[in-house]
Amino acid sequence: MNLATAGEEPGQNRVSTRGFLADVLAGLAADPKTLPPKYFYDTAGSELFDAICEQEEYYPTCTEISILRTHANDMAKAIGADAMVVEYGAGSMEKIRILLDALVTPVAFVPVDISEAHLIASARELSRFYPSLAVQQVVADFTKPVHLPAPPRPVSRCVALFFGSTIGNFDPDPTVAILRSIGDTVGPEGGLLIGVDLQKDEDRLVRAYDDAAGITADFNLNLLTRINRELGGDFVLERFRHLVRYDRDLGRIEMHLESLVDQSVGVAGRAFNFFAGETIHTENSYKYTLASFDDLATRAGFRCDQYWTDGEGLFAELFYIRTP
Ligand code: AVI
Repeated sequence: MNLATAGEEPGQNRVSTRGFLADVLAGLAADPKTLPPKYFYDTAGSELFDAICEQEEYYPTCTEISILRTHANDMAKAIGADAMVVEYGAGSMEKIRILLDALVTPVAFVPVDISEAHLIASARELSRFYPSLAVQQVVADFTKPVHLPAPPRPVSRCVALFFGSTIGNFDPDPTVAILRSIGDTVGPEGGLLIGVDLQKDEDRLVRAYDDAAGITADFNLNLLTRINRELGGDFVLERFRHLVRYDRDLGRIEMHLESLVDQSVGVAGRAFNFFAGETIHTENSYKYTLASFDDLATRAGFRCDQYWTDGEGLFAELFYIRTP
């Protein structure tokens, strides 16, 4: 077992309270108000996200898992033997196990995630099942360049895994920038296996982000709890509600926190006024067609090698190769 945490130096690959504060103050001062979704994932938020993935309405997780189960051997063949696999936004590392079981002599597994405690716990758990695999986790914000650890032996190629349609949480231009940066990390002829949520009927989409049990609502509101705890905010959660809408033109689900009353909220000594009905825009989740996603990946320097989808065409797993 090799459990090393890279990126520990201050300012390198870590979420700093200063950065969180700056982003929150800027977002609440903006018109319309906004907060970056990367801050959802503190320990409680990561646990809530895992619970979302178990909700019946949230089809992306079970659909992607069934695509991985059905096609793991073909994916492993596309990746090849002796690869270093780097999982962006690794979370609880359930999906990687399907692929690890099919991969031929992987050199190392590098899970990259912003939520440190969750990452370390999940990496440790994974290592129990794969005792001879080098698991080299990196606590990082993958929207910035990620410093990869040195592999324990030579690698045939580096392949990035980006499951769960996490890429859908970024606008198109940042998406191209992130894909390009992944391309720089894996290098020419490196690979990218990426899960993408596909466009579908609005009702199904909205239900996936507004589950009956209210887990996604708790996940969204937890952002305010985190601001209260870490930045000395005084949000009263009962004065906000979770709001979901689908923007058909932009092909994206939007999550907001809507103020139920006129109110003023303090964060780190600054006051922010809300009128009743005003929202904080907390997340976008883009839904693509195969062609519209391929357009972005091509702009980022990748060519599609193969892809796999489910019978209903809800979700796709695409394998790209970085062009020289
Ligand atoms: C992480 N990401 C892909 C999720 C999504 O579907 O956009 C985040 C999420 N937000 C609400 N539910 C799930």
